[in-house]
Amino acid sequence: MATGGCRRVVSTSSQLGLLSKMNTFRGFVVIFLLLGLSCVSVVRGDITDGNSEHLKREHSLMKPYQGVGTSSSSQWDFWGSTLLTSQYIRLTPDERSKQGSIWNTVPCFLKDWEMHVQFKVHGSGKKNLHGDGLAIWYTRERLQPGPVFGNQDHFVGLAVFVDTFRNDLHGMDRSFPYISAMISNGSLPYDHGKDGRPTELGGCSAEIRNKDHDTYLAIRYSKGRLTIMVDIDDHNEWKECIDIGGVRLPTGYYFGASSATGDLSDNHDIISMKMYQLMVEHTPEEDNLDWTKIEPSVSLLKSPKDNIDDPTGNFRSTPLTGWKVFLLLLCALLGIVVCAVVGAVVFQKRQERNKRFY
Ligand SMILES: [Ca+2]
Repeated sequence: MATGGCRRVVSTSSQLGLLSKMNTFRGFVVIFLLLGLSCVSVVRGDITDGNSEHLKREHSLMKPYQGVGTSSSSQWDFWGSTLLTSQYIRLTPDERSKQGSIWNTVPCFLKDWEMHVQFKVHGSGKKNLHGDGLAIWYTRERLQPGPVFGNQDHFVGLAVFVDTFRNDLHGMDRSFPYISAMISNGSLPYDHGKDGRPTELGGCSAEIRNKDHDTYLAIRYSKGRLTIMVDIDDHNEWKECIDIGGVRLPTGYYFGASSATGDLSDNHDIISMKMYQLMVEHTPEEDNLDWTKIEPSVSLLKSPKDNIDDPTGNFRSTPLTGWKVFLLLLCALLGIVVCAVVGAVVFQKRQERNKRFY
């Protein structure tokens, strides 16, 4: 993703430094190979970053947010406690019981995309005394206030939650803030009391609050794969948070961001939302599909609801059952027997050969 391209180029040039110790001809060959590789890396990196032609302005929100919410041609609407300045969009102030959201007015018809969100969550509340977080949306409906981080429950589409407050005191195996993703066709409720765990597709803990440096989140959807990355340590590099396949999302939905405070509060600021089109080829069959008719879904081995019983949150890996353990042990035993037999045969042959020589 964005900064990955730069890192790849840096590592290539440090490899070039080693070449002075090699002979000239081999050096040239290796230089050509490395240059070729670095070109490929740069091109791959440019797909999403630093290449303005892939930035989709109609789905992006950038400083100084000219015309946002005020003109009739505005591509973004805002609601509730949302406050616009020239430097940030504050979804909620650091005050109790506030809700705010901002929504793209233009439906997105890109099949493969990557959304980069720069955000800032900060406030005077001490550790664990702040809330509730924010959510990034790609949904069928827009501007529908409700109880899920300021947006409606039973939504249709994708939600990425940056949950800063632990509601579920039984879920002590994970630390907060916690980032998670949920996909719903409208049938699933979001369980606030359990911090959305029954319906989450995956997630990671992320110390995003009260940082002096910029904090970013990237959501990539391409070829049925949903990847969520964070850049929150000021190292200018993405770290993977969620990566799952078998995801189906339609085109024609809306991007948005929302936030809510309750008894505890924080400032929840969006600095920018930048949408990049990913240049991905599809088969003619895929292209002929009506992508607006796709129902949001995830094909899982187990339903997300089973996730609640698994304290690791990793519902895709099933524990080893009795017969699997037995099979593994049997394989190990067979392996040992085969090794012993082969070893014995080799040893015997050597003995015979030694006898012939001496
Ligand atoms: Ca929560």
